[in-house]
Amino acid sequence: MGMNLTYKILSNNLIKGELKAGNEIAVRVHQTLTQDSTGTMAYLQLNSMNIEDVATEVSVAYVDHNMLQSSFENADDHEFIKTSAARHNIIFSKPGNGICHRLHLEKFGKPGKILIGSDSHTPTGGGLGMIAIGAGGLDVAIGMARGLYYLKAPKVYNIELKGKLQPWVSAKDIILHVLRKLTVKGGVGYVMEYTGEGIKCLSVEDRATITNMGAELGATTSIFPSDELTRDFFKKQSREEDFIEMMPDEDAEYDEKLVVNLDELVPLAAFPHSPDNVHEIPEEKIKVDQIAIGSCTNSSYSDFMKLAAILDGKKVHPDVSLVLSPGSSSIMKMVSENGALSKFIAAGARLLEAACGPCIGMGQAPKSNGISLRTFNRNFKGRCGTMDAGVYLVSTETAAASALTGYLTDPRELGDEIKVDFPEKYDVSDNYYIYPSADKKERGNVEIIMGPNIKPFPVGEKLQDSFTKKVILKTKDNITTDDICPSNAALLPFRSNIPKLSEHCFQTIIPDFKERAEKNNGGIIVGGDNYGQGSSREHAALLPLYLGIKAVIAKSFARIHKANLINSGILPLEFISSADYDSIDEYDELELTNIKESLEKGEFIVKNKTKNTEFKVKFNGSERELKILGYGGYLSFAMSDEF
Ligand code: MIC
Ligand code: SF4
Repeated sequence: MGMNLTYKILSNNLIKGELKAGNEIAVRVHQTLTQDSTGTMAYLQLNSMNIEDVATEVSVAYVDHNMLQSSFENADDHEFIKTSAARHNIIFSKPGNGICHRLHLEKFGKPGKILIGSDSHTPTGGGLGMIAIGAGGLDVAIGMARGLYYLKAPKVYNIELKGKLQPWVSAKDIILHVLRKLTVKGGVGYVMEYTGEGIKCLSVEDRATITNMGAELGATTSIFPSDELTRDFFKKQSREEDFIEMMPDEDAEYDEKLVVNLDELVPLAAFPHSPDNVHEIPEEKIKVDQIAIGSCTNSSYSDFMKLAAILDGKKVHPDVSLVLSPGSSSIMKMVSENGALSKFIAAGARLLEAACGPCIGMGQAPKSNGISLRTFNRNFKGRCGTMDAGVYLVSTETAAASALTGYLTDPRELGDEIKVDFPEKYDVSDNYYIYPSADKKERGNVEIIMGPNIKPFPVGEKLQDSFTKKVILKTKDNITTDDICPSNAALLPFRSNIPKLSEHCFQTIIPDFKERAEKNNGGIIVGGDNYGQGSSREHAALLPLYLGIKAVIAKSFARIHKANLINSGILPLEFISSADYDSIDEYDELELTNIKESLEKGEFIVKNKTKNTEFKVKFNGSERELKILGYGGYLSFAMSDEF
């Protein structure tokens, strides 16, 4: 049997371990990306590692999240990242240049290479035929410093696309359909690899929409082959020399398979409050207050050109606020030069800068009980900034059609198909990039500037062999990192200030998590299935670390969050029987003994001292992860001789 594309790239770049699903392996890291809201921690960690230049081929520091400079904090973060980048030979992308994933696709991504990024939507790069993985900031810092990344070798899920997309149905509907089928945990442990004749109707921009939102499946990453359409994209980006063809073998083997018949697909929407709550557009008219087009999922040139074609000569519905945030400065420039921008303005749209913006609650919170349609990737409760708002995730076509009617509308009602022509060449001006000095000595002399908001990151203590702690919080399934570490315009400025941010830990669930932790001298969290799904933010582990959390016992964990807990020295333990989860109440006192030995065995006996019962939990981790926990975190381990 032949090899799939995922295993071809992994095996070409294997540094340690046996490439067999489930085993821990280390792979070469060619490229890294950071964004600002996770980047400050990553650069604090990198700076503490006493390295000079990064060990990668290309590392880029983007600023796209914390763009509202309502006080000094965000601007201080930008300056810190800019100077850290200049010091370590990293390219800096200035605020205003656009969203990291779209920019990386335009300018740096390459088929066959491995990219890790401190953002969960790094898999966007898979649209070009590369392995692009989202990771915690510390994993990325170590990737930059040492040029390698550890991961569990994935299984590979083949999504075979048959047929051809019908008019008004788009790439977004494909990934919404896959989410409907597989759910937000259906991709855990897998790389989603797309094949089939259907990929020929998908441009690189479309493919990137699909690989981007593969993050919502919990997948390690998603990938498309690189073919003639990919070559054409590189040519249009004036970097054809970066193209190579990367295909799976014809008889490639896969662990699982899902066939999607594109001919039968219709426009879909993810209803509140989960990306897998997917339905067809209902007959019943759902009135809409706000529509936002943008984010790393749907902010490409073709998204905005489709929008221009639909809005041309028409007026946005009086009850709708239509807000637009293009993915990059190049797209902004192209739509302003080709007249599309004037169509948006004439129709009555609001224009935002090229950044994450409303996607991460940086402005544009909907009104109370408001309904917002977004072309984004996440609609968790409260993420938009308004707790009682309902967010629907849709394609650009559905969003544009709804902007005209004022209710959630099937774009097929618009009649004749629109066609968007791609330009001969994309704009490639790059004045928003700052390249590091070519002179090593000059780089070494760069002063790293740290404003007063930037506080040191917390470091875990060496592992204790026993402890008794209270369960200070018990949660349900699918808790997101947005629940653990909420993000909005008021809180993002404190991403480099863990003490301050810790006041808001678990704020969407309970108001007093910090007080509970302080009163009980830390504690244990009990969680349900898929605990820590969503973003890569390691703050969702650093806040609990700072507040003295020693262990999280859950039914199962999301991949990046589990790695972040281990990297922070917090034990991620899993229930063997869900009856044991049911038997625990908040404030029960749990005792863990013989911790080192139990970690090695992979099994623990936990004593519930309040209820006078015992139950078993498991630890599923590699030898390296055991060592990390022993050292109290990855940074201490990475600085040791054992690394
Ligand atoms: C997100 O979409 O949730 C974010 C904000 O981009 C995060 C990163 C962060 O929390 O800073 C992600 O996806 O990893
Ligand atoms: Fe930015 Fe939203 Fe994409 Fe996260 S999901 S990188 S916040 S645009």
